[in-house]
Order: sequence, then C-alpha cells, then structure tokens
Amino acid sequence: MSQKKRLSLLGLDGAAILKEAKNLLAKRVEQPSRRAFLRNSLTLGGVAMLSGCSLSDDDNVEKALSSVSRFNDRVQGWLFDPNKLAPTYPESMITRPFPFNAYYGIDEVRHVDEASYRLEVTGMVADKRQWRLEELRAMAQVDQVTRHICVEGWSAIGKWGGVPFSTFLKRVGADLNAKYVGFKCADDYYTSIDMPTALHPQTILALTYDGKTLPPEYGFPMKLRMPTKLGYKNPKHIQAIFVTNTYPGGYWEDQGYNWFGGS
Ligand SMILES: Nc1nc2c(c(=O)[nH]1)N[C@H]1C(S)=C(S)[C@@H](COP(=O)(O)O)O[C@H]1N2
Ligand SMILES: [Mo]
Repeated sequence: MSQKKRLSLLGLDGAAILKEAKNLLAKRVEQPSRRAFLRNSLTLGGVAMLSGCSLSDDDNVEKALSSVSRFNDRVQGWLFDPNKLAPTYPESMITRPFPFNAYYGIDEVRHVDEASYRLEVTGMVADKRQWRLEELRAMAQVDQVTRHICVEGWSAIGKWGGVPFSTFLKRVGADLNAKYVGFKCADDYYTSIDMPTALHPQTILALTYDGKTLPPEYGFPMKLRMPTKLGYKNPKHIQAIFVTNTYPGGYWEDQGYNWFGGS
C-alpha cells in the first residue's frame, strides 16, 4: 500500500504532515537526539510499516514520527476511557467489509476442522479437560460492537459475539491471581495478556462475527476479542489457552512490539 493510501486511511492529510515535517526538520538542530530516539524506541514498533517509508532518510523519519504521534493520539481516545470501558458503537457504524490481517496473506488462511477441534486448557487451572465448540456455544453468549485498531495504521468497527472470558476462566477454575493468560493458535501465532485484562468485562472468547459463526479469515473457531487492546493482542484460531506466572511473550511482542499493547 502506498504511503499516501496509508495516511489517508488514518484520516491524515499528506500536505499537513509535510508542513509539520519541515517544522520538525527546522528544529532538528536543537533536538539532535530525536532521530536517535525514533530509531531506537521499541514503543514505536511498527513505525516503518505504519508510515510506509524506510527510516533511512531524514524527511521520512520526521514524516513517520508525525503520522505515528497523530495516530497515537487518536488511538488513545479510542482505547482509553474514564470508565475503563472501551467505546461501543451502533451497528450502523460497522465497517464493511471488515479488513483481514495476519502475518501471512488471505490465501493462506487456516481452515480449522470443527469435528476434530478441541480447545486445550492447561497451566494454573483446576479443570484441564478439552472443550468442543458446541460446549462453548451452550454457554451464555454476549455480543458487542467495538473498534479494532491495528498498529499498521488502520482501524475498523466490528461486531463479535461469544462467551465473556472471565466466565470461562472461572468455569475452568483458573487461578485468578496468576499473572498471565497465554494463547497458542492454529497458525504459528501466539500471544499473552495480563490477568486484569483477561477478566475485563469487554474481553470475550468470540465465536461469532457479525452474528454468524466466525469465518476462517477472522479466526475460526475462536478468537479472543479485547477492545482495550491493539489488534495483535487479539489471537485468532485459538488452539490452546494456558494460565501461568511465566512470561509467555508473543509473536510480534518477541519482535519488539509493546507487550501491554493497550489500556
Ligand atoms: N492466529 C493469528 N491471530 C492474529 C494474527 C495472526 O497473524 N494470526 N494477527 C493479529 C493482527 S496484527 C491483527 S490486526 C488481527 C487481525 O484480525 P482480523 O483479520 O479479524 O482483522 O489479528 C491478530 N491476531
Ligand atoms: Mo495488527
């Protein structure tokens, strides 16, 4: 995708960014450490992807800095709320079609077979038995319309339904004082979250998208949906869930993305 396209997806104005970049360039003499900061800072992981430019050129560095900081400002507003609840939206605001994203292209989407699928639950839980999808569908379901935000520089509103994750964790007798909940996926993806986020009222083990069984591209048979976290923290195609005190990391997190990734 071109840089212009990415910026326009962010609702950013290229000309305005250029102007800001020039101002920043003018200030460079007074702030020699700024570029080094941008290059080295892990909290700006994904900066090159977001801006679509290589960080080898002064102009691009400042453009990237500017677009990232504006995107971050907007993201803060979407993720952080005084009530600690992420915003919800009317169904009329659902983004159609909803974007697909993974570390591979859509032609390589994993197709998990429902008949043989079993969700594994291990670690610090009392009940380590495996779950069939039907058993999860039999539990009380909720749904919510929330915004998904990807660090690559796009966001979209979608509707996910499923079991509140806190209900599930209590049902399997998880140690709610444990530090982490980790996820292994049917592709090579993996991630992990802190226990307070796992127990957050808007964190759901999603079985549906837009009122229908979660399609393969959005993570069949299930994904963890957390509107308080960035896209990469929301694992699709969950195969195993484990509760642990040992830091499990994550696919992108181990490559420098911020582990907390949200509010
Ligand atoms: N199993 C798995 N889960 C994943 C990913 C992935 O590559 N594999 N990508 C993550 C990222 S970076 C994003 S933005 C979202 C995309 O979800 P979507 O395809 O429903 O938009 O999935 C997240 N969960
Ligand atoms: Mo993402």
